[in-house]
Amino acid sequence: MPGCHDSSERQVRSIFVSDTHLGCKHARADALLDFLRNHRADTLYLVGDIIDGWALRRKWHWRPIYDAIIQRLLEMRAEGTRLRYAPGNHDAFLRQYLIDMGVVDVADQFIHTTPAGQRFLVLHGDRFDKFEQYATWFTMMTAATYNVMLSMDYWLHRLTFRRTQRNVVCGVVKTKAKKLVMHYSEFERQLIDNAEKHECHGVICGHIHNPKISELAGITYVNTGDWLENCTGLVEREDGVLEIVNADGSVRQASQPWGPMSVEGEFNGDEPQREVAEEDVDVSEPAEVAVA
Ligand SMILES: [Mn+2]
Repeated sequence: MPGCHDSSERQVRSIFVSDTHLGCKHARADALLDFLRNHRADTLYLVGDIIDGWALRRKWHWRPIYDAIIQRLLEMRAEGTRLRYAPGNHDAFLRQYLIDMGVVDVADQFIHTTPAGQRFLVLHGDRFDKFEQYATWFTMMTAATYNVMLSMDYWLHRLTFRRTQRNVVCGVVKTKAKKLVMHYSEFERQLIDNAEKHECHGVICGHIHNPKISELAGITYVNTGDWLENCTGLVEREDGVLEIVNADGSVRQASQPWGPMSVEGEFNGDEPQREVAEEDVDVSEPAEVAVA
């Protein structure tokens, strides 16, 4: 009910969700809606691929529950949540429409500042996926294969009377496909480098559907996951700790509590949040392409 606060709702500082792929037949919209209804936040970041224009172009597949999700977002906004949208590759087509609508702040990337003053670059991440950049046909093909894998998982789950995990096939393929793993690590490294260039302490992204909090060379890498396979979102607690949360509210992984800034004067925590213009983004020349 709009305006009614359920005591089970969890108040957090920020929520980050990406890769919900509404419009794709495998979108776990029910789980996403539960997640959004169970949280209240000062800021909600929509970190790209929220609506799947590629899937909708193939076949229009708009379910009533998608309207309920949009309704929930508007309700959160009415309750004071700031909505920030960084489009991804599947919803780039919405960009101008979203700007015209004026309901959400739209930018390629945002700077999010934690209570302790750490700066996080928030972006979808597709610009650092070499195949996305240089061989769209390949990613289209991968998307089709991925859809088949998701279908196999769906039927396996049904045929075993829901005794198996939802994403067995996807999980096996992803851990066995060495080149895919190399592709992941290359993606993570590119995002970490980019965060460093923007003098950020970390990066929060999506795109590769692999929820994770890790650290490399003092830079924190966070991937929010997705709502096709993993059904995870990222929440920032009031104390600034970041948690990857499952649809049922359980915590899958949490960051360390942030200490005070290690180098004095390195960062002014009072600096206002600012958006980074597209020109600031330096997508460095690809080295070796990891996926064949
Ligand atoms: Mn993407």
